[in-house]
Amino acid sequence: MNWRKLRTFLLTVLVLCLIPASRYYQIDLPLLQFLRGSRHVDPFSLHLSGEFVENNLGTEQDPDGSVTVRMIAQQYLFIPHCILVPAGVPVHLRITSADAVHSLTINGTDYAVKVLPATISEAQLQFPRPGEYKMPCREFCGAGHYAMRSVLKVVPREQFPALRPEERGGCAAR
Ligand SMILES: [Cu+2]
Repeated sequence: MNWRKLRTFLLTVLVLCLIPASRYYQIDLPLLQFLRGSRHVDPFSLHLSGEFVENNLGTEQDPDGSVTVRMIAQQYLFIPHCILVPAGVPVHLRITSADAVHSLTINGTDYAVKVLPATISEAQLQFPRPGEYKMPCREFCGAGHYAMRSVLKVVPREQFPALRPEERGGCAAR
């Protein structure tokens, strides 16, 4: 066995490993997010940048006629407090938590979505008829847990596209 060659080889490997290991902080954020997976989200900057900034929350009409609903769960409320969706179309829910583990449930349905910090939970929902549903949190998340609930209003399908974006965002104005 040629020990000199082996030593040179091992030293080269060590140096090659040290270069990226000492520069990990230079890996840029998009690459880091890619490595962690697209469902990762920073719970401390939800309100500052990215998908879950305030004016991006609520219901958005997708080109294919379905809708996407984005929400944040935090102690002790869901944001937005009220969600408006059309009846009879697929609803893509995307929700994340700013703090503890929560569970968004919709009374009168079997839907239950576990909501974790640093992760985007996704669910496909659909509501056949117009109506109003309470959406309580079913995961004990602290002292105010029992008051943690939002409202879901399902409006007739043909009524929804006529609404202005700010009307879709919440039901307060209605
Ligand atoms: Cu909760």
